[in-house]
Amino acid sequence: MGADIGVTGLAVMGANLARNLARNGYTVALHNRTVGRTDALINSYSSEGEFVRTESLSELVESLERPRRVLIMVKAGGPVDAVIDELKPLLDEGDIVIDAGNSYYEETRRREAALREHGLHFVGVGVSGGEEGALNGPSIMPGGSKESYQTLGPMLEKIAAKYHGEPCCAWVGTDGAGHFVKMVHNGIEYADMQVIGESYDLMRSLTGLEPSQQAKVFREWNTTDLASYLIEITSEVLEQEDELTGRPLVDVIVDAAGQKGTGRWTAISGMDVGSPVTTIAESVFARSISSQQELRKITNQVFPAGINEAVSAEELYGSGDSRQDFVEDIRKALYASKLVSYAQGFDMLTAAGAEYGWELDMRAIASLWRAGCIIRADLLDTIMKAYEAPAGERPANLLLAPEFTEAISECLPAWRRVVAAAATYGVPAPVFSSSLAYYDSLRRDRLPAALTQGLRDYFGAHTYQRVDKPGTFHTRWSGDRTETEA
Ligand code: NBP
Repeated sequence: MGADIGVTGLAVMGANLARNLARNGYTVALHNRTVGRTDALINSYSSEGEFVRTESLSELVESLERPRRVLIMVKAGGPVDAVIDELKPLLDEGDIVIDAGNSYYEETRRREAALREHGLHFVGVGVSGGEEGALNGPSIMPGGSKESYQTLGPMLEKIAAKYHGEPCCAWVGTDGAGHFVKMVHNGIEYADMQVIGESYDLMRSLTGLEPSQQAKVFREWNTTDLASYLIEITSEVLEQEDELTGRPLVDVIVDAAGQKGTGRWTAISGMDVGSPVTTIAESVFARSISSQQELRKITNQVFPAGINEAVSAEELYGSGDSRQDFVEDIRKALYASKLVSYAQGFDMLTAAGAEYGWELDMRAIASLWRAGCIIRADLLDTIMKAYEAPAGERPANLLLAPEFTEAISECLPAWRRVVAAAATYGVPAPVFSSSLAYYDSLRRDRLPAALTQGLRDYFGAHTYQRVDKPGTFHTRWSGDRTETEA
């Protein structure tokens, strides 16, 4: 009997997925470009299950049961193509090549089409949960052909995270759909973290709550409708003391947020499919501006910010209200902004489904994110309910789901107060503000886009449409200013 699956690329993610597969009873053939990694895994973990050591891709392929399943977990980009090029001549029709790394979905679409021509299945799989998830149960978002899921699916479902016994793994759609859904997950993750950061900053700057005090606030918030993994770990990070200085760790960490690119991809892809993912894009820009350390230093000298002392509650609210009220306002602004980021993420999935011909099941996608992944949150249960309505009655945007309309209305006054306070006192809250602007834009009956169209027609004869009759029109701006039908 050959091995059930081969894994090539045994850095942290590949090694942990291979161990997860072996722990679940599968015989796993191992390969890595540098053999040392293969040996290290076998030396340390051979007791966890059945591993087959191989030194080359041909040896890996030979060791596998048919149809062969080869899981690639190498660095995204060129290395994936390099491995595919080497694998292709070694495989037979019906074999399945799986890319479980963070590949860009357009590349997955290209690779899938190319391998399909050779009779091979190419499955782009989104995997979320970091190294811990890969080992103990990630959230898994497979794309590729439905046929390949019949043989591959049961394996992936077995190693996936479980939410009340239900695997966080389901086929999401053809070709690049799996990587697209994972990319949107990451975009939402960016926004989730940014709104948490803005909440922390506003609380610190305007109420004077120290990180250890805020740890308690976030712990309490984790018992509300904000309950989620990221809120939970925020309290742990905020209460951490630096061993060296005894100061809060968050005060000695350089305030420049890193990024590996998936948030940027989400923002760009949102624009590509015509979906305004403003909250997600703003979160990516917030990281970019945080990284402009030198420029921020110079600007701070020219325009000092200097919010060092807590603003009094009276200043924020007039007399009579307490600091506690502002903290509760921030909680509501955080919840509303988070809702907007999910609404935008699902809106983008809807647009992409139409663009690429994917029949994305939004309820199923929400269910995949309930365990194993970074954005796991109680909110996802409510999102699932929102998409349970029969086809035709599902909300055009999550903000319109009955489950959320009331919540948004309830949060709105607080949300506006927080954005106003941020602007008044000069605390940057780009995602709180842009989420509110998204909400306000969607509900406006008329937007100033009418004027934009007029301007475009003036300088570029780009034409416009009228609200009162069909057709396309142009005004002779440089002539007698009469209107013509284009
Ligand atoms: P890395 O992204 O650091 O890649 C290292 C692996 O790629 C090693 O096995 C290396 O082999 C192999 N490799 C490279 Br680099 N170039 C190669 C080539 N030309 N041919 C063959 N192999 C090559 O590994 P990772 O951090 O485990 O991440 C793997 C994938 O998972 C990435 O796409 C990453 O973005 C994604 N990821 C996901 C999460 C998550 O939460 N889902 C977290 C972290 C990473 P060598 O040992 O011989 O150098």
